Amino acid sequence: MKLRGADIVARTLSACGVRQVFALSGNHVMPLFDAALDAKLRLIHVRHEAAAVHMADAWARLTGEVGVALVTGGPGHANAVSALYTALEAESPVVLLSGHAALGELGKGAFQEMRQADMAAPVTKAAWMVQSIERLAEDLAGAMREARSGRPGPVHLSLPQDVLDTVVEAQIPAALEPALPTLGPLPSELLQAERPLIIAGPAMMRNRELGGLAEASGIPVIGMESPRGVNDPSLGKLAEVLARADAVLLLGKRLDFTLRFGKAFAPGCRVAHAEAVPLVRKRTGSVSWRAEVEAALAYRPPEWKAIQSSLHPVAVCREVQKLLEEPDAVLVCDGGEFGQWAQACLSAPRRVINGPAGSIGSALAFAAAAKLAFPNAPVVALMGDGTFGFHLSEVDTAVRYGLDYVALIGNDACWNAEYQIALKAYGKERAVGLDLLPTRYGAAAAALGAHGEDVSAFDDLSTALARAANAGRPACVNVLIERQPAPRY
Ligand SMILES: Cc1ncc(C[n+]2csc(CCOP(=O)(O)OP(=O)(O)O)c2C)c(N)n1
Ligand SMILES: [Mg+2]
Repeated sequence: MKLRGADIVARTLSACGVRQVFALSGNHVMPLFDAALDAKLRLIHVRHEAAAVHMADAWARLTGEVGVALVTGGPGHANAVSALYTALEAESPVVLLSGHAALGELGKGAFQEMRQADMAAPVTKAAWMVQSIERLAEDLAGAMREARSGRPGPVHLSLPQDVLDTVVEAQIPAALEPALPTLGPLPSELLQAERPLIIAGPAMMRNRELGGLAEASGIPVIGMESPRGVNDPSLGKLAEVLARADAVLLLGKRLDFTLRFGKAFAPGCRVAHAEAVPLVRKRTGSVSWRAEVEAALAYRPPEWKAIQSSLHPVAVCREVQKLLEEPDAVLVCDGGEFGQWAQACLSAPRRVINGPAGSIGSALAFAAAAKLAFPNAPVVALMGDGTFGFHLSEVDTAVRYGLDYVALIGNDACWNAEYQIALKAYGKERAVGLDLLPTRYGAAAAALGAHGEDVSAFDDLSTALARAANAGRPACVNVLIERQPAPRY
């Protein structure tokens, strides 16, 4: 069959089960926009390349499929690269396809010529440029496979424009199965320990086999994906639990800053590593340890109950929880201080947070992808006011594609997370330059075609949220919250 390079790409993606691509147009990739039509690939055309990668990332985390982003060469690629770091740290299987200057023009100062693979290399599992039309299909199928193999993560492929335009005799390869780590036995020191723990890393937390592990082994399983590590606000008194453990299995999890490089554990604690959910025997030791761990993780300060009828984050989140009481609801939380309150106070059957990268700004893109993955599910995304500004224009993308999420902006007119650091380290007099304005982001979102609400009194909050949830289009509820440091237990 005679095919153009761009058609080989689009059809190979289709053969790999890809239904949609998160894209931003540009000269180099217009053949792919054309080819997507025949391959029945839906293009979600965003407003900034980083948002395309963030959407691919959330799609991958929520569906288990590879999320594919498509951007143009040079500056388009450069814009996309920053978001790869979030996907890398979250161990999310993403493939970034970037257009690239033509092979025939390399080294001559071609339009937007750039060493793109070198630029993506530090934030991907693998990054390379396709060297010839003959290698195109195989390289792409290989990139799709690599993203899901072993510890998943992002892969980048640069696609030279002349390769996309060349017509050759070609076969579309079948999808390749990812290489998965092999199962091992549960380390015996865990079965014999008094207070054993299994700690799962980000990708492992999404592994279906992890579900029954605590029950089957009798050992508490804790997922860690927060950039705040042992201070993960959704894990209560995690630090105390870690300090009491006498044997730990790190399952697809590094002994990194999130575990204070091992100092989160008591000195005598034995630490083992594994990359796959182990085959288990049931532990016979005391059952009270599991109950103790569960209670510690669920701990929230009892005095929070008294926080009522105010725009304190606790009271705001209590109202938001009402939107999440559905069996398929998706909760999206960004970073910053308000993001920590949201993670501490809210729960839903599915949750996507920024992850160990600790990068802010992805929440609107995550919410859009969640809505594409689960069109009938309520999707609620919470973020601070500084964070909302990063990808405010993605509200327009949500409007164009009819993605009716609810975005809640906890607006304290401040880059509060950094303000709190400055306050502690340098004192009130020197904690300056971190203020923002109490901007009416609801009105800004409304100008972009969304439903917008600006709330400055607690009594208006629940009706504003109800209107937002029933708006039938994307909704942004901007709430002028109290400026509070993140919760500490
Ligand atoms: C991409 C990126 N830039 C900067 C930071 C540093 N940072 C972390 S939280 C934060 C403040 C966020 O402000 P806002 O979204 O208003 O949330 P708040 O802390 O005020 O609740 C900043 C600047 C980061 N983590 N990621
Ligand atoms: Mg703020």
